[in-house]
Amino acid sequence: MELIAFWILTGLVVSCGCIGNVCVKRFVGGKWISAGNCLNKDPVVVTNRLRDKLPLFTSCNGVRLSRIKPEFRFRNGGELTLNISRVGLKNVICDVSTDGGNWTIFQRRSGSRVSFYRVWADYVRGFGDLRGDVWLGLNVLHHMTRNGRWELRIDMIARNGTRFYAKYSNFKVGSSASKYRLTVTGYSGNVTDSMWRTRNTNGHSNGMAFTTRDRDNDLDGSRNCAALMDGGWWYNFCGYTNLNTIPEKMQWLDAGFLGTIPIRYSEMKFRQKI
Ligand SMILES: [Ca+2]
Repeated sequence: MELIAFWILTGLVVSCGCIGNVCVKRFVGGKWISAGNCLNKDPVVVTNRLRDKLPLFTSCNGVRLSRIKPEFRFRNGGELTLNISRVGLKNVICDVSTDGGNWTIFQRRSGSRVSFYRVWADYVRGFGDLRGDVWLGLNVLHHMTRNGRWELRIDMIARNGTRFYAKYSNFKVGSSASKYRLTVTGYSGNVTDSMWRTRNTNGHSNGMAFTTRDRDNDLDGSRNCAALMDGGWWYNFCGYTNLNTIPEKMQWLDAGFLGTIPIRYSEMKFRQKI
């Protein structure tokens, strides 16, 4: 500690940089410390040894806008680097304002620039652009929700401009061995429960494995629901809801269970229940 204090006092910084919200300084002698006011923005490589020393978050819980660098703030949140157990460093977007904040966004769909008609490996790893349309990845979803209690929120804008949300008080994504099986129960919101208790039991997503166009894990024995509906999802037989399809087909079950609401924008997010 005395040595680090000495270098700080003498200002012998030899390297400095930021990854997401995390800034580090390297001092003469190879010592690294975290820092919030790096003068240079040169990228640095965060090693395993250094990772333990960084003030990284493990989820968006407790993150306020003031903790996120201004250049990473946009819309209702900002980009943050998480240190996720068994995953490592992962950049995410936190929604810090909706319904009390603390949400990690794992899906955003607003247009056709990013294709969601992807294979299994892509959905596991994640794809897209954090600042645009994005899928964070099933692997991250599993490892973040495997311990503790989590809830899910889905914000949507219908084609006619109406805003809806669906919230589930219990959310978990299983392991790769379970084919990333979804647990989603406890609906509340101002639309319809389209994932847990639908009128038609063939329609819900609770308890379903994930299906992509190259991995058919749905309950429809004759078709691949992801190929039929143009995107990966927790399909049943196949289901009412599809927020990962092509933009023209995005839909959510309507309030009367009589049809579907065309959706033009969706944001799926989750947070730890305290
Ligand atoms: Ca099938």
